[in-house]
Amino acid sequence: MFTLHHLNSSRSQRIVWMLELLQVEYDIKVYQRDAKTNLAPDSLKAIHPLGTAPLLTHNDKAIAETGAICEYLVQQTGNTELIPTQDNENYIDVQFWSHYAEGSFTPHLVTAMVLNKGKEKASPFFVKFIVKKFVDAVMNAYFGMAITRNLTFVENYLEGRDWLVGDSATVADIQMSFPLEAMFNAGKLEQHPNISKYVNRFQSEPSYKLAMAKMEEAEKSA
Ligand SMILES: N[C@@H](CCC(=O)N[C@@H](CS)C(=O)NCC(=O)O)C(=O)O
Repeated sequence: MFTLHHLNSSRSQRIVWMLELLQVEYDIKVYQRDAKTNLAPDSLKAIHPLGTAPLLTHNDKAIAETGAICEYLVQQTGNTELIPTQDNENYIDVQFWSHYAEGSFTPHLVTAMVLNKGKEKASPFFVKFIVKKFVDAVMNAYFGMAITRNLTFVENYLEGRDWLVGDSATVADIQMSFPLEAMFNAGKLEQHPNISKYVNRFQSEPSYKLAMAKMEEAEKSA
C-alpha cells in the first residue's frame, strides 16, 4: 500500500491523479498548512527531513520530490504509459516536461507569488511604498518577462495538441497540471486559449475528477 502525505492546497494533488491513473491501492494522510505562515507543519519533517509535500511512503521508504515519486511509482507498478521506456520515441519529451515543470516553470510563479505577498503585507505606509517599488522593479526586470516567455512557449506548443506528449495523459501532464491550473484559477490565462482549453481537458478526465474528489474527501475528514 502506498501512502501519500498530502499538504492542503499543494503540488501533492498531482500524485493523487497519478495514483488514480495507476489504479493502485493507496491512502492519503492530510497535513494542514500553518494558518499564519502558510508553511507545512513540522509533522511532515518526521516523515522526511525536507518536510515538504508531496511525500510518499512505501515499504519503510520515504520519497520526496514529485518527479522522483512518479518515477518510483512507475518502477513499482511496471506502468509504461505514464513514463515510456527509454527506447520509446516519447521518452525524452515526457522527461523534458517533467523536469521543466519543477525546474523552470513553477519556480518563477512561486517567486512572483512570494514577492507579491510581501508587497501586500508590507507596512507601515512608507515601507509599503518602497517594497512596492522594489517588487515592481524585480518583476519588470526579470520574473514578469520570464513568466511571459514560458507561458508563450507552452501556449504555442499546445496548438493542435490535446496532451503534452502522445495521445493520452502522461507524467508530462501530471507535472504541468498543478502550475497551469493554479494560473487558470487565478484568472491569469485569459490571453492563452490553448492552455485554458488544455486545463479544461484534463479537469474533465474521469481519473482527474475522481482524484480531486478523493483528495477533497480526505481533506474534509482530516
Ligand atoms: N519540487 C518539489 C517542491 C516541494 C514543495 O515545495 N512543496 C510545497 C507545497 S506546494 C511545500 O511543501 N511547501 C510548504 C513548506 O515549504 O513549508 C516537489 O515537486 O515535490
